[in-house]
Amino acid sequence: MNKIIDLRSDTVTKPSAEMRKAMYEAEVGDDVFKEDPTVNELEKFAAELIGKEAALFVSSGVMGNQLCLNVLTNPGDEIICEKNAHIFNYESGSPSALSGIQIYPVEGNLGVFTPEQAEAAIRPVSAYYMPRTKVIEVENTHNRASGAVHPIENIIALKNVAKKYNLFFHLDGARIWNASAATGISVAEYASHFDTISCCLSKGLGAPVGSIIAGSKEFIDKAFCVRKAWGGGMRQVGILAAAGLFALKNNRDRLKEDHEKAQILAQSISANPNLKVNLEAVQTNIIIFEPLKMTVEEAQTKCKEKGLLLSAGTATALRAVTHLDVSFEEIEKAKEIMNRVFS
Ligand code: TLP
Repeated sequence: MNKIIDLRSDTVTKPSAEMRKAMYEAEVGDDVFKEDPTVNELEKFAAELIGKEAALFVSSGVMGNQLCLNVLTNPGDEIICEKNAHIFNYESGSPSALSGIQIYPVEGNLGVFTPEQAEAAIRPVSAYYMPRTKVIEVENTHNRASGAVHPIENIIALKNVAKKYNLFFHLDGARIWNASAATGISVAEYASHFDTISCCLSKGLGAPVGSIIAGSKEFIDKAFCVRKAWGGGMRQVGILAAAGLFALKNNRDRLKEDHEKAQILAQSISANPNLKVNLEAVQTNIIIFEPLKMTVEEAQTKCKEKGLLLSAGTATALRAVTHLDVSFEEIEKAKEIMNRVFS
């Protein structure tokens, strides 16, 4: 039987034999007492790589973003982000549920909003009856914008707005590794413009679980307490941290390969008159595309019958994500399946 080609997300990867060996051999201790040597090593390694004073291993990307937002805000505060941002669309309403804060979404282009838009969205400090703007948030790469990279010049311009108004600047860098692989700009350079960053180990890097948040020591100390309050204090979690450490050390350079695979697939999608894709947006490992002659659900079902799994990118679009568990050969197979289904 042919293997199912799973392009629903880069989260579907399974730990490799070498990664499992690192997990098996990991030294562990009680991380709630900060006594897990492998977690401590991962946090130190990640902080250095990201170029921040301190880092914290957390269970997921959602937890990472939400911990950052919680520590940076007080109930009643507001956060400016792009309308298609993950924190606004895919985190179960947790800014309001967990932190009592609200989102001010700004309409962007490929996930990018301008400094002028950010400035216009900031509430006047004198208006005591309005929410207080506290954070500007950026997502890089941008999931719903087909993995588009946020240009560094715009990041710097947004940072300057944040600084001018004394706001925090947070990066949802779930896939910052992909942005860095695509542009050659280091993760530390990206992170240097932000107060706080959350980045995933369990997406393109291939770890089974976990994210890292990074920022100042003071910020991480506060996040450590909130993580415990939210039930995220884990014990001998070095077994999972070992996978993250392995991923950070071994799987960053190969992300370019995933981007090549996405290009190959996107070109084929673009050549199909029954599919619509914005090739300009496909800059990393995500392809958002529209089936023109059937619904997203019908398209998913038909592809699945032929051994190809796709996710829904939006209500009208499909999403294919390339990753380390899908080969170039399987990408060719995926192209064939799509051309049969969308003929
Ligand atoms: N994204 C998932 C789904 O939630 C859509 C995926 O399959 O891509 N920030 C960004 C930009 C993300 O894409 C995701 C996950 C997260 C945060 C949350 O990460 P997890 O799933 O680890 O909580």
